[in-house]
Amino acid sequence: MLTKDDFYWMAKAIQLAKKGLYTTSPNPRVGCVLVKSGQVIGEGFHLKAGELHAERNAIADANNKGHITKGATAYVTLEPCSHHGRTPPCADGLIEAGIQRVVVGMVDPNPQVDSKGVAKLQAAGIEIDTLCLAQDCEQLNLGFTKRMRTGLPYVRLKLAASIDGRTAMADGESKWITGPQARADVQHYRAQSCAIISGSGTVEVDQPALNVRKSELTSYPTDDVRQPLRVIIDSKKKVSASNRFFSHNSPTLFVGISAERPELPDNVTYRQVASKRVRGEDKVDLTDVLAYLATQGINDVWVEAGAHMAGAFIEADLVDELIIYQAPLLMGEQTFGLVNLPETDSLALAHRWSYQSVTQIGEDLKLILHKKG
Ligand code: AOF
Ligand code: ZN
Repeated sequence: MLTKDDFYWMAKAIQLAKKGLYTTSPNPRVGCVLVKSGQVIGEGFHLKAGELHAERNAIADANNKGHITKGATAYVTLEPCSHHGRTPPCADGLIEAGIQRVVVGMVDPNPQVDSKGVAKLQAAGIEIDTLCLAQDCEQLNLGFTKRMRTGLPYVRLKLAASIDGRTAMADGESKWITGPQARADVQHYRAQSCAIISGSGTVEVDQPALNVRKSELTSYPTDDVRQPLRVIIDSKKKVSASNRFFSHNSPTLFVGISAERPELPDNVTYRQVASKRVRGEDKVDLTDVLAYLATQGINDVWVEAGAHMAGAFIEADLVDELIIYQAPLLMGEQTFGLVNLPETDSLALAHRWSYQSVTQIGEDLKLILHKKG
């Protein structure tokens, strides 16, 4: 039975898990608090794949502080693991530490664990309560959970527009539609994503860096910034090697339908992916790209592209979340629209979304929407 105190301590464990927001992938973000006689005796979170998990960090913290872990309750945002991965099973660590009760936020959707951690603890006589603040724990790991359950990453599509839904002037001028706070918010999303997807047309025209700048983020937990993989969908737009995009040292992958590698700098990887016929043209099959990225441990994807690619992701029904920064401008007709979708004469065919949140960010609005239905 869960008590009010249990929710309080789990909320603390969730705060700890958030410290891994930018760094844990391909692993999930996990936090753990050890409590004995109403006092915290140890805290831990998972920082990086290959390093210790939250539970073992919390046990080490308690030991370092001279506390006896025997008889304590462990609050863990994700079910303790039961398998030997890069690190030994946390369930064994908790059993060895003499933990009496474990309160679990959510079951680990990793098929290697999937309730086996809970079963192991129960078999050792440890009292278990599950699904404590489960929804909040799921929010920590939307990408990891979706990848484990479906073999696809969680996709956020970023758009920036004026009130009249325009994104660029007729000559392509699009910089500085939104203000500095919105752009800093984009940095925060890029940093927590494993991959940033854009198109070769955008790279050619805008020469974007598509990287993470630590100076624009608050409380980054490590000295080195984990740069997300830049994934460029190659629509045979020739990107010149002198493009500023290539001067940033982020890992970069071009994907296209051609078997032949386009001319690209040596440190850029190229991969041929499946094609899909869209209105008489062979295009990159975006589902194939995402499925491939999932096999590479990519949990969260951030799409920052032009109206055509944004439309293609929406049309293929691959977007989990829309993030729209809306600037207080009216730009008029002679401009580019927000997303390019095939024309339809029926409202019934419109793509419907629901608002999850609307906030003001600097001078702009930030709208978060989820697919309806
Ligand atoms: C936990 N606590 O803090 C995390 C868990 O290769 P490894 O050893 O790092 O194992 C990775 C898997 O362990 C990952 O896919 C997920 O199922 C689980 N992550 N489990 O008990 C943690 N990060
Ligand atoms: Zn573990």
